Amino acid sequence: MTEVAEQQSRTTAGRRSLWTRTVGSLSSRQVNLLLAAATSGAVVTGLVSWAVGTGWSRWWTALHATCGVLVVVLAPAKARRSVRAGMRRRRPTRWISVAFGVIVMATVALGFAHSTGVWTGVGYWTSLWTHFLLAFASVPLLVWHLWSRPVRPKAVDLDRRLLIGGGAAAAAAAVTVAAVEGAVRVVGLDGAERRFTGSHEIGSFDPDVMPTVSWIDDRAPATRPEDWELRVDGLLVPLDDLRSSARPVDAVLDCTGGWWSEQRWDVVPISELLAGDAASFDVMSATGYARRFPMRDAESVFVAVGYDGRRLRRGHGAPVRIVAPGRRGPWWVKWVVSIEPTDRPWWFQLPFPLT
Ligand SMILES: Nc1nc2c(c(=O)[nH]1)N[C@H]1C(S)=C(S)[C@@H](COP(=O)(O)O)O[C@H]1N2
Ligand SMILES: [Mo]
Repeated sequence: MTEVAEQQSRTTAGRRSLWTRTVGSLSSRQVNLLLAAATSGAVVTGLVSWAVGTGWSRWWTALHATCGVLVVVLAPAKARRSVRAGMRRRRPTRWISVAFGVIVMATVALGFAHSTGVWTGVGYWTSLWTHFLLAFASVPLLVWHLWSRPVRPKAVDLDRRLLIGGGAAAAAAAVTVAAVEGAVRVVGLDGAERRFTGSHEIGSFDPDVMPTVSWIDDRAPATRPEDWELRVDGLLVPLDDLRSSARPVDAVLDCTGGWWSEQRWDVVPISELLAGDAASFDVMSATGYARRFPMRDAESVFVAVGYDGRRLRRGHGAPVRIVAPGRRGPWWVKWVVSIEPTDRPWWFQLPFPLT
C-alpha cells in the first residue's frame, strides 16, 4: 500500500483508532529497529533466564516472553511495510528472509506452547529445547538479514513517534503476556503450575519417573560402577566411603529443557572432600563434560551417590553426580571422575558446555 492509499483507507475507516495513531504511525525503519531490538532482547533474556537459577529468573522469563510477543505485535506492521516491498523486488535472497520470518514465528509459537503448557513436546524434543534449537538456527539468518539490509539508526528515527509507537507496542506485548498468564490460571492449563524459572514439574520424589537427559549430545560412559575411580585433588576416594557418609538433602534439579524434579538425594558436601584456599574447583565427568564452581560454594554443592536410599540410575549419573541446589541443570555434572582445585576464577569458562 502506498502512503496515499494508506492515508485514504484510514480516512474511509473513519475515526483513527488508538492503534493506528501509535503503532500505525511508525515508519518502516522504526518498525525494523524495534524488531531488531525485540529479537536481540529475546536472545539475551532467554540465555540469562537459563543461567539464573534463583527467584530473579522470574523477571528474566517475563521480559523474555514480552520480547517474543513484541515480535508478534510488530509483525503486521512489518508485513504491511517492508515485507510487501521486499517481495516485489524479487531478489533471489528474499526466500532466506521468508525462512527467517517463519523460523522466528515458529520459535515464538513453541515458547507459547511451553509456557502455557498446551504442548510440552516429546522426549528429547521438548517444546522449550526445540524453541532454543530454532532460535539458535535463526541467529545466522538474523545476522545475514541485518547485514544485507542494514538499518543504521539515524537521529531522525529517534522521534516522538518511535517513543509513542514503540511504547504502545511494548505495552501491548506486556499486557498480552500478563493476560495469557492469567488465562492459563483461569482455564487451569499446565502452565499455571510452573516454577519461577518457567519449568514444568515431573516425577518429584519418584526417581523412576524423573527424566534422564543430556545437555546436548552427551552419553553415559560404559565403565562399570564397580570399576569407577573418583579422584579428588588427585587422591582416590572410595565410593563406599561416600556411600556410608552420605545423608539426605532435598533439592530441585531444574533442566533448561523446561522441566524440574525434586528428589531426596544422598549426598556429601564437596567441602568435606576438598580443603585448601584455591579460588575454584573443576568437576569433570568421565565423558569430558565439565563445570567450574567457586570455592565458596563447596559447602552447598554436593556429590550424590543415590536418592531415596537407593543407588543412582546410570542415566542419572551413577555412580557419582553433582547436586547443586539453586543452580540450573547444566551444573549438575553426572558420572563424575574428578574434582580438582584450581586458581582460575569460576567464570573463566564457557557459560554453557559444548556437549
Ligand atoms: N556428564 C554430563 N552431565 C550432565 C549433563 C550432560 O550432558 N553430561 N547434562 C546436564 C543437564 S543439562 C541436566 S538438566 C542434568 C540432567 O540430569 P538427569 O539426566 O539426571 O535428569 O544433568 C546435567 N549433567
Ligand atoms: Mo538440562
